[in-house]
Amino acid sequence: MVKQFPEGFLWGGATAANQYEGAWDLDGRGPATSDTSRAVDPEKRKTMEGEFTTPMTLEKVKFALEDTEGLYPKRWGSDFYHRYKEDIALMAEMGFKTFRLSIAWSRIFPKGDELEPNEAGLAFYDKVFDELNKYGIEPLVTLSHYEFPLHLATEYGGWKNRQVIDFFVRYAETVLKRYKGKVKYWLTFNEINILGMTGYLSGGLLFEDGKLNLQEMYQAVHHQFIASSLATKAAHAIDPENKVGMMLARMESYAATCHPDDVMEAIHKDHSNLFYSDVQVRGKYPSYMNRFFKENGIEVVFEPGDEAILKQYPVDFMSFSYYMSSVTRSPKNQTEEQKATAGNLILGEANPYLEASDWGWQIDPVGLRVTLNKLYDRYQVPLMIVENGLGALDKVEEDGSIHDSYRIDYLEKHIQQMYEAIEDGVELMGYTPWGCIDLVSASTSEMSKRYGFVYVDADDQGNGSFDRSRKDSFFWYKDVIASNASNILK
Ligand code: BGP
Repeated sequence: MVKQFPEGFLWGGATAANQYEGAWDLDGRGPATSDTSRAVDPEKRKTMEGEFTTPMTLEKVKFALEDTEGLYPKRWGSDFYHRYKEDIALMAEMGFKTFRLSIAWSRIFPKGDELEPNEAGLAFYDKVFDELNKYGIEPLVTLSHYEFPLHLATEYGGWKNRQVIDFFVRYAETVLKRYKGKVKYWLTFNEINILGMTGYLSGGLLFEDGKLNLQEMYQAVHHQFIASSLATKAAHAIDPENKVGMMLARMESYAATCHPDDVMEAIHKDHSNLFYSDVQVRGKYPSYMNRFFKENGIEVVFEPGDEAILKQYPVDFMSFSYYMSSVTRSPKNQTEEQKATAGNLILGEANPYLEASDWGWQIDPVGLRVTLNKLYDRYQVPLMIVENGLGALDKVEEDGSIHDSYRIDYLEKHIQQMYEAIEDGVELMGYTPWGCIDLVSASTSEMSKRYGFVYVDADDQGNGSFDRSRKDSFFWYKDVIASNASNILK
């Protein structure tokens, strides 16, 4: 029997407007939260000490907008705005079946609260979707990915203000109607659980005392839940063919030992992650949150009708990002020597069985199988891995080639575990590794943290030709797609 992925499996790659598109001030696009992301000093790469995880203040926003010396790489990204044809041709050459991208809300509604959309913004995505269609590549569109109209942050307080639900629904309905027949797969909020860590980028939340306010944060998340459900409702009403997914930054965390306190701590950790998918897939708040809210003095305000909205319009499928796993130990059992290690938005203890990337993220392919099984057991809805990959420093050889065997190794091992999970019975729709064409890092705003199959000639300062070239992984991925992975399954 030939081992291979199921027929129709959606192989592809993923990007997001805020890190990839550039052209931050062209054709009527309004300022967005991501435009104020300053590049992190490489010395602080592994400590996550950047603006990504630091609560933002209005003063810092104003400073960034007037600053003429700092580096704000998300403003130029990888210039997909001008190079979309070339990039999509490269994706087609690899055999992509799908391409995940996000629409920049601030391109469609530059301030966020207008009644009429910006036609130039809408026209741009028409061109992109038509180009994808030319090659038979199915777009997978995220409505909100770490980018939020700045005006809604400074004038309305971001998602803590319930009015933002109406603005978002107007934006969602506008693009759902405009791209009807061109786009079928939608994700509402990228890594919706990250609002609890960053707040500002995806939610426009400002905390003037520099401290995260949990009450405001959870109220903002509640508003996003309602907005997501209403967008799902609209998507189904506008085109019954539409499929809407939620998107979680999946954080698989193992108990450090079989000490019952460590095991319980790992359950708490899982709850803090799965709360978001529990609401969006199952359509109601899970009971374990009552205790958390009570103990932290949080009262989420539900308007009449909110419960019914969540119940009536859950998502059709679940998507998630997976880069690494982490280890949890009860505070009672922690010793001084247990060093913290960096990670995808979280800090935790090092796992002695795993190796870490240059950025300290612990590489764990089997963890992906573990997580796929866990999520499918819990939700019984189709799953999609919409981000995975290795952020690494690439070296361009004199002849222009790039030998990224470390990336191939990482991806191959993860794909093999995906196959095992499918054999375990998991319904997996597709796989879109992150940053298929090099782009700016979300957390550190560096260009040198590369994920792509395609190299972009730009450095952290934004110097370079921005020309594209194929890495070794480009040819490798092309063969994987062409053979439905049978070439790497033993
Ligand atoms: C996820 C985000 C992406 C992305 C990725 C890699 O959290 O959804 O936008 O960039 O992580 O992270 P980074 O770019 O910080 O390496």
